Amino acid sequence: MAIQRTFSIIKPDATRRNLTGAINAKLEAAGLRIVAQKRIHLTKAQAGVFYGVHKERPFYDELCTFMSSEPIVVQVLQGEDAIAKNREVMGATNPAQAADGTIRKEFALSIGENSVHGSDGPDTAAVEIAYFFSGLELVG
Ligand code: RTP
Ligand code: MG
Repeated sequence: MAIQRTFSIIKPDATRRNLTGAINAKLEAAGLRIVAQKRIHLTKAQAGVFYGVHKERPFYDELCTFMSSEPIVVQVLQGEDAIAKNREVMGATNPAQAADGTIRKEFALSIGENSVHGSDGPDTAAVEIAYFFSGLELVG
């Protein structure tokens, strides 16, 4: 498998509880390298663009309100098979279904406030990275 980059967010429920370091430790232990990272506070409109694919879903408004409620940490992770590896260490969307040892099993509060986001494929990873980072900010 080739070296890939994926986009990751530490969500407001996790930054609020000072879990950035604990989550980063799990990402790094899984073999993912944090090659870019910054703390930002999205507007609801910016969150709406990011989650545009979910526009028709019933949770869209709640999700955009949540993601703009407090600061988040946006990251680019790099490593062997990084997209799938990150999804694996994140665990299932619903923490009640997440495997032991995953970030969501350990830290998520609910299906909505589930501590992390990770790109679901190479195309979305490229779009999501470009939405938040310039090429100069990616230091592999
Ligand atoms: P993500 O995109 O954040 O990495 O998570 P995911 O692929 O596991 O989940 P996805 O289906 O893409 O949903 C995006 C985010 O929307 C929130 N959500 N809320 N209330 C609900 O039923 C519900 N379902 C999804 C979660 O924050 C989820 O991560
Ligand atoms: Mg998703």
